[in-house]
Amino acid sequence: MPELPADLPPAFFPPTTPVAVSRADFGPDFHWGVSAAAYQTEGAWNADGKGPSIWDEFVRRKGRIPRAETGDVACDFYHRWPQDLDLLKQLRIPDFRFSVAWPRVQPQGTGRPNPAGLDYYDRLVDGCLTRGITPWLTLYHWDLPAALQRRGGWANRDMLGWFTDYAGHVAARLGDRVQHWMVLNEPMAFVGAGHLLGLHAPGRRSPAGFLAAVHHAALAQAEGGRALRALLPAPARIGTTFSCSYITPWRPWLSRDVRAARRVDALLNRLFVEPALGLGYPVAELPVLRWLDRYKRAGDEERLAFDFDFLGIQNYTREVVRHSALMPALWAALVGARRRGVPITQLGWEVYPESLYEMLRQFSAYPNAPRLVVTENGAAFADEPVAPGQLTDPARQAFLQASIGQVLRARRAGIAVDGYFAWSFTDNFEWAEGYEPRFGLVKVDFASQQRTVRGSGQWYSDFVSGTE
Ligand code: IFM
Repeated sequence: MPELPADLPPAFFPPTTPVAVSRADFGPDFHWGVSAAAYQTEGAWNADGKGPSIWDEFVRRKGRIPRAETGDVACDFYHRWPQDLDLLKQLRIPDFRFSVAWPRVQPQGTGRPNPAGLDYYDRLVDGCLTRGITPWLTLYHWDLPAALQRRGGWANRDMLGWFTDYAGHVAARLGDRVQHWMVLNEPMAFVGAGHLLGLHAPGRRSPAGFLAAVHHAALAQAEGGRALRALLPAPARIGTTFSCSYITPWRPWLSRDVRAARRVDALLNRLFVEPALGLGYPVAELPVLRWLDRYKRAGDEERLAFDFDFLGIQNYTREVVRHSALMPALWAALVGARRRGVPITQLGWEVYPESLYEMLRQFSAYPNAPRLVVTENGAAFADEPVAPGQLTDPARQAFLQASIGQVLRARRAGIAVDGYFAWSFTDNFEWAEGYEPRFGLVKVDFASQQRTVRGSGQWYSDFVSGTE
């Protein structure tokens, strides 16, 4: 078969098959929530004894973030959480996923905890519970204490001790009230973008630093799980989360594209989950991972594994991959959604909700896979005002609806997935992209801090409360 021309019509990839959904299809025990993260929402970057994080420093480096935006104030959630939780309650969304900022708890990353930092999370957890909202806590969503970066950060194996010590402080303080825990948020994203591509904090572009950080993050994922299990009372559930995208070869009839797609799948989707499941790194598909051996010590293969109670699946799009001679070690390149002429979000990511189904299928196919929870899923779209004072976001609503349909499809196929969290509750600081991409079910006017529930937020509220 000849190679296809570059300007393929969108129809080349089949369009989304909608699956009709209603809340009742999921049963009463399914968890419905929204997700958020400390650096993206809290602001108060130096309040009450908090130390600087690698993101506080990275955003201050010239040219790193559009319009020189920072998370210094963000959604000011640190001060406005009572009103935001009131809104969540009003929207009848029962579960809330947030992260703890390590530098609030340990300003220098090690040593005695900062009482004001732990007090804040204490109030936040109580604030959830008194409103009937179930808190889901992530220990690490990318805001490493800057002091630890100066000691090598994730590239330093001492990270294992620093991280488990931090996990212990958080578990000791909040473990009596928080039942759902996640160790890391998307290790491939923070290690890849932070240590190989230099796009995220700490802004490194070092293959050796990347490999060291991979191994230490994979170990910390499991060691963090063990530290939590040792401290948390039953019935705590311990999970960790993974970024993942369904990988399709650009020209499926070309074996070099198929092999390239397998390598990218190993890197983006398999690198962190397989060691956690006791399967080791996916070296057979991505031989360059042999270099990880340099950082391994005796007993590490066993230490990489941990029996998580659930895996968090975080999916936004899919990737189409072709062979490329220009990318050493990976020998692959992404074929961008714009080039493919398919529908895209504000970030240029393809709108392809089936990717979520495919990822649930792929992660559930491991023989010892625990239950799955979709801990993030969503889409950035710019607002289109229709009438003064009114906001509608049909594209976001359609995306959420179609994605939830794919979760139902997975459940009907027998896949054990028992939660869905939309990213994100409110608009927030989208890392290297600043404030422009809008992911929120709730719009934030960052000048006035005013919140406005979008059409998608109202729809999600009606859906999860069964009144839709
Ligand atoms: O905003 C991020 C989040 O912090 C991690 N997962 C992907 C989201 C959208 O890019």
